Amino acid sequence: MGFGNLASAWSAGLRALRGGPAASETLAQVVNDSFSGMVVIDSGGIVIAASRIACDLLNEGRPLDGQRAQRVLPRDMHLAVGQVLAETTPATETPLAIAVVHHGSETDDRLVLQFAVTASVVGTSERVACLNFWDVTERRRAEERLSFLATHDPLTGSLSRTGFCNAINERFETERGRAEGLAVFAIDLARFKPVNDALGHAHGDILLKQVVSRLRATGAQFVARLGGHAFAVAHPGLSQAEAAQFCEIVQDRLVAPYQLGPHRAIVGADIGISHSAVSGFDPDQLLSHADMALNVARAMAGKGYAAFSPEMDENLRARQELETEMQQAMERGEISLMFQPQASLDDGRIIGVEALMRWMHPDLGAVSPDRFIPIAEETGKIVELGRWILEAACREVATWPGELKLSVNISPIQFELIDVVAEVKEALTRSGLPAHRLDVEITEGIFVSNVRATIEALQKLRNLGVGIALDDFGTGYSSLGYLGRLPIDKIKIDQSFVKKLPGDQQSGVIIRAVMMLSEALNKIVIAEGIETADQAWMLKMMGCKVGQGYHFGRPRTATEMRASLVERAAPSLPASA
Ligand code: G
Ligand code: G
Ligand code: MN
Repeated sequence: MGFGNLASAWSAGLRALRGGPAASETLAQVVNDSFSGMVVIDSGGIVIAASRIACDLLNEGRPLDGQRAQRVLPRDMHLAVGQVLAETTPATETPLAIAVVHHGSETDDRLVLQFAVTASVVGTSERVACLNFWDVTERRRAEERLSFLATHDPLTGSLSRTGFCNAINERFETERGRAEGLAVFAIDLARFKPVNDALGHAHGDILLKQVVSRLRATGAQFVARLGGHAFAVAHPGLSQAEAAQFCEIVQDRLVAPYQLGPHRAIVGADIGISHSAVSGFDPDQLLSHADMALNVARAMAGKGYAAFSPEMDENLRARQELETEMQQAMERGEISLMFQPQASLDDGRIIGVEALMRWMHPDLGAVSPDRFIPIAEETGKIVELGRWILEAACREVATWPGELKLSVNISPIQFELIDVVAEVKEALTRSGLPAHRLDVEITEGIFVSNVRATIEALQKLRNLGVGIALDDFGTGYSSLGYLGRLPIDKIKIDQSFVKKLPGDQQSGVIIRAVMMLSEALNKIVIAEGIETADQAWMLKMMGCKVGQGYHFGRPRTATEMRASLVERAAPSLPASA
């Protein structure tokens, strides 16, 4: 039954109340039996009738009849009753409102009552107020639980992302609040998964809770768990320099050992900082900037935290733009194939070519592979690009006169994601290029993950007759110790060493050392980035057999390359008439 119906029934009944003892008794019983709380108060503020439920909820079951409303009703109800009685219009009705009755100190000891008051004029002039109410404590509790769940992390009790953003919005609404400034820290626990895996999720949960306690203990104002092992903390009133100091405190506390029941565990913590002075007060923006800084921090060896700077955003935007553009680059035919000659240092003869990718974008112009290969690797696009260049290069070189060798770069990601051996076999079969004319160029990055599988794949390639060249030697980990154990045939000395010849002594020493080592290990050395005759001569004197660089030729298209080979192969032929 709606409140309005009940109220008008009551008003009608009230008129009957004056009608005689029988009617009055009937009505008193109706009121008494009402399943809602109902209290009738006369113009003098005295209760003249009350339902049983009203007595239970407001007076611990004792009768309310004859009591002063002011004494027995919660303040909000009593005020509404007073207001209705003071009005002069014949019938008024207050909007639904909430009154809270506490009968203890705990939040659980409260009653939440929803109520409304209607006025009735009985007989000629007497005005009475009828208070109607319902117990909505349970409903309120459920609503509060839902809202808690929406704004908090159920596991740790810290704020959720929504709660965190709400809290920041609320705190920095006013100009005065803003004057203080705000630093936001995005925190990622490193090596949490092994703890979870080894000790079980229950212990992982304890660790996450302890992380929240530790974060709270730093004095940060808002602490949130954004999901998994990602957390965020907001601290008002810190300058940008102070934010970096605070970051070190947070990090120190988080990396201290955790006691998880009988176990001890240690995790790492990478942190990205954003500050309102740079990013403004929009919580989403602050979090997203802190996240970008976190990515930078993660990639950095060493201190493991970084503060956001606007260039990070620009870099990311440019990267994302390239990423989307790259999706279509192949279909639009923007990726092309170039060949750079490799020459014998003894006589300058061209003995091979390295296949290199080029991306000609209609608006951006030539995009360097140094920029787009890392993105293609991240997105997995390198698989498609790599397959294409391997096929196209083999097919092209197989048609050339002579026995030139072809070198193709294969990214570590290709080894990780696909069966490189099968793809190489297929490219060789389809093109008809003999296996011994193909070299695969790899980088040291290939030996970072899944070393055994990688070495196996390389050995299979060698069994086919394909050569393996280690590219960019000297720029990576370059542990000379492992060189002997790897299935490689050639080492390409990085151009950064060659470039400094002949002036730089140190580069000379390093190149000589690599030459000696390669000789002992029976590997061929290719020097990259030879730009002058002097450099070519020096390298030849050091014992290097093969060179690559602008001195012997820049990367050229297939057509240009083929033309120069035909010219070279038949220099003395008379021109046909
Ligand atoms: O020629 P250039 O500046 O374009 O090459 C830059 C880098 O991109 C070099 O390290 C080269 O090895 C790499 N690169 C060029 N083409 C390919 C390719 O087809 N596959 C892979 N994985 N890397 C390539
Ligand atoms: O990383 P990788 O060595 O595979 O790539 C070779 C890269 O070096 C290509 O981008 C090529 O254009 C570039 N390169 C080749 N020879 C020279 C050179 O003599 N000088 C300079 N500066 N770059 C070169
Ligand atoms: Mn290369």
